[in-house]
Amino acid sequence: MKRFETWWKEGVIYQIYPRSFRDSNHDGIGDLKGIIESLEYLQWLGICAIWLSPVYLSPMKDFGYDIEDYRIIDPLFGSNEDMYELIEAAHAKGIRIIMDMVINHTSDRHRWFIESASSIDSKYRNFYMWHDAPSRKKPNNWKAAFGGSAWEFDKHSSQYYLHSFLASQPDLNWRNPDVEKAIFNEMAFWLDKGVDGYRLDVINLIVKDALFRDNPKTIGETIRAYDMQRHVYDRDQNETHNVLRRMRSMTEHYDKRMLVGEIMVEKPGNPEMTASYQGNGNDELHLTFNFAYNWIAWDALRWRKEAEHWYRALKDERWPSWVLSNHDVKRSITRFGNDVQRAKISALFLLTQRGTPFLYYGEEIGMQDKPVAPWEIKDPVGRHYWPFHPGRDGQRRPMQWNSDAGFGFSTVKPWLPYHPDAKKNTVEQQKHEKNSLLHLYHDLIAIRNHDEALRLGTIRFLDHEQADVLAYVREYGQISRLVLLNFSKDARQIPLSLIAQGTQDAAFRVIFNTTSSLVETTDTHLVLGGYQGLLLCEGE
Ligand code: TEU
Ligand code: CA
Repeated sequence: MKRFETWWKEGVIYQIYPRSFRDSNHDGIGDLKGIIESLEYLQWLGICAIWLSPVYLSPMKDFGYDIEDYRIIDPLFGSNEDMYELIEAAHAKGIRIIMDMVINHTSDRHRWFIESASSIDSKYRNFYMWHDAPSRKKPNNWKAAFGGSAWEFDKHSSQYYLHSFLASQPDLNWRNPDVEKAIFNEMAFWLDKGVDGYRLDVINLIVKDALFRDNPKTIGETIRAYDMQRHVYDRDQNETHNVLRRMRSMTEHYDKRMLVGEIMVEKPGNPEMTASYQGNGNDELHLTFNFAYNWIAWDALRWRKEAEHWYRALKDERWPSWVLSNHDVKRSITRFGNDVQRAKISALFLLTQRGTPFLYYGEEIGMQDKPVAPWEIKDPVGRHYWPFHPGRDGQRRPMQWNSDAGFGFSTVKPWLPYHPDAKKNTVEQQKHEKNSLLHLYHDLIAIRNHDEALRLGTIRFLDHEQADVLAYVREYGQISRLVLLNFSKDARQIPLSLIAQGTQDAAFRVIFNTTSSLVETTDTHLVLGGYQGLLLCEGE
């Protein structure tokens, strides 16, 4: 694997949901040894880093997003030794490791919270946000993302504490400088062990309004029915940027580390707000996630609009990242109708935008998403909101490696059921099929890894008459690449004059084709087949 100058800008990053990747010790739950065993596959795929969803000690009320101890690996996933081994083995293969840092809240089993809850006079009391409860009135109207009020009454002290998610996930008090010190120490622990960076969970939520003012209610807005308020005072406070600047300086003491932030925004998204957490491009987060493509419809013009909006919001100094799927949203292939041809178009889009692509495990084989049966729901979101929201188990089903009884994931009953069609769709099968989605990802990542224009070039969308076709150019010095993506199932005529704008020459060469159909041209046009995507460059 080529080692890039700035790996987090140039490489492809692969998210693993550890519970669901590979189970090495036959308990039905994926683990670190399972990931170590899979490194060869990931190296073959060509990715440059793995982001691991949380593997720390946890009561697993939110499957690891509730941390009991930042320095200990949960025995379900293995031991600290296994984690050190994973870091070393990955590094030996040129693969970097990004851990998930959940610092808006801890588990209620974290020793800080246990101390904090023990007495009003505890020296940890102000690590969390406690408020008096005269006649049991809640301190304000804030809602928890996972349902109900964000305030939980504590009988022991007759005070409420704040939780933006489950009551078992109390929010840390980031206005207390001791909290920052303590968390930076925990972060340093893994940086010292060689971890290459962190994905920061709901990082725009950490600081809360100093006066705890009520959030305004939304009237007639079509946001999620269970979240009827605008998060003016419990998100996006200015002080968060100060914390991030100090966090960035702390990580700069290490070599080549990276911070990527999850910025929780309401639909339809807010690219300017998201981009703001990258500061001036050098002083806050290296990357942030823009979730526009986790919600978007299958519509070429919308895809272009969202992309241009994202680039505009970032300006030149902040580096973009791209993501179609993750452990919180329905997998993209399913959102687009479980159609492999569409998955190929979206893959070509993801891997040819300017910025860092993030892949979610199984996306490369087009693993499908299906909510689990109501009685099998494990996710707290599903437990609370079913049937309005089926929860997130559908996108967390076990990885489909091969056609063995447990699909190469496990030899016993898995923690979540396999997708009913798992048999039709495995890594092993797709490795044997030349035209598979897996080969497309493998080949495109390889092309990208060797192509400076795709990794670092500028981007420019081209205007033309075909509403279903996206056309854009990536340019780097003298090199230019043209991408054509047909979102329609029907063929579309593309004027050769448009192609010449992208290839600097009337003559062009096909670097990559998402279909096996040959590229036809007439005297004046190129015929782009239904759902055909092309990557072109100049030349014969
Ligand atoms: O996610 C933020 C979050 O709460 C939403 O993405 C949420 O999953 C969605 O609104 C529910 O439909 C982060 C983590 O990615 C998520 O897995 C955690 O559960 C959450 O924070 C709390 O740590
Ligand atoms: Ca296991």
